[in-house]
Amino acid sequence: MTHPDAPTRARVTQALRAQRIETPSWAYANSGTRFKVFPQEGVPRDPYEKIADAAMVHRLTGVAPTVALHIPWDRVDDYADLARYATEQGVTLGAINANVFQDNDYRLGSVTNPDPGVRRKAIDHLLECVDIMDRTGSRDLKLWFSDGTNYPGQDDIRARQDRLAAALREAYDRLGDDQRLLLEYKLFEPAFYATDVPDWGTAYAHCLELGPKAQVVIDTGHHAPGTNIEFIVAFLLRAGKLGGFDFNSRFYADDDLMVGAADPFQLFRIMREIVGGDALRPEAGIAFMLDQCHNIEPKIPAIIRSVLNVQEATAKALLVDADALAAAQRAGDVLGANAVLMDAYHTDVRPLLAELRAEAGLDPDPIAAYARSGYFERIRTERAGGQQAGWGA
Ligand code: PSV
Ligand code: MN
Repeated sequence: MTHPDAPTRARVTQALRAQRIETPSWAYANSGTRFKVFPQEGVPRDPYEKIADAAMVHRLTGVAPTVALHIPWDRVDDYADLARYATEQGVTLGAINANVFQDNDYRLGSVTNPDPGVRRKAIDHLLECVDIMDRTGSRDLKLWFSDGTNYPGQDDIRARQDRLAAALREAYDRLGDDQRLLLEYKLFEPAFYATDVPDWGTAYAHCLELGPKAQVVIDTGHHAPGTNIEFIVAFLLRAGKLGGFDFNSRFYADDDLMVGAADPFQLFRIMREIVGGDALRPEAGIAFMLDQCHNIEPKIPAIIRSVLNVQEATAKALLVDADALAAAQRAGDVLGANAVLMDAYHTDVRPLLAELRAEAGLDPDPIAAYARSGYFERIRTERAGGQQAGWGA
């Protein structure tokens, strides 16, 4: 496919205009590996400065109007004030991510800890996060648990599932009518023997038991190598249990690199399932979030690049000729069906996206626009001194 015809172009651009991608506050902060955090100039020192950076990304891309918070990394005295500031900047506050993985008490787990006192503390944090959602107007409580065990026999696997279910129930029951609980899974790390929410099946089973306000979130970096993520997308969508994504790329484990960097074809296949399931529209309720760390590359341009990568994969997914695909599938035309997908995948959608941005009054090249904007030079000066925010700070 070289040039989409006018009706196709109209359909594709309309869908792209409605697309929304949420950026994570922590991606603007310093991060690193267990070996070293390399601090960067101009990095935010508090949640307000993270929001200012997120707003800059939105001004340049036009499709990133919300920013996710992580508590306690983004703890402030007055969340209503933070939400007000975000609105002034042109963005709103998105998912609230609970953090029950960085306290000394959580050595043996948080909500699945054998000690009821520690479990209480962890659950109270989840409830606190819903209180924060009430003040920020956030819809989604995103839960990831580092809980698990390192050695066979260390704890009772079934009892830990019971404790997990009880904690999720308390959090779920605290949700308002328009709020959701998004449960994230991850195969391993930091637990190396048995993780308590290791896979989508476990997350799905817990969400099913909880009720309609509980859905699964797919972090693209949280699977075993070779896992067919688009199958998970298709399955959960069909079951009405897909709540959203934490997008990022992995080469080895949970690498948290820019989405679309390691495997743009996988991202296309994921977005193809989303488009095929009519789940791209914001009203479909799928949260398209990034969950990334920019350890060596400049952060704001990396986040802009990630947003563009999601847009490009989406545009290609929208270009798939659904009628031709269905006809080939019905006819059992294996190669023909595959060719329909590959045809869309090989289309260079960058000119189309550049035109779309120009039509919306944006610079067609957001990365070049950022470089020209003087924003980095300004934050580098303004944010000299003070304590830069970082993963865990
Ligand atoms: C865990 O690896 C995770 O993907 C969860 O979403 C956490 O909230 C986030 O990373 C922390 O960076
Ligand atoms: Mn994640």
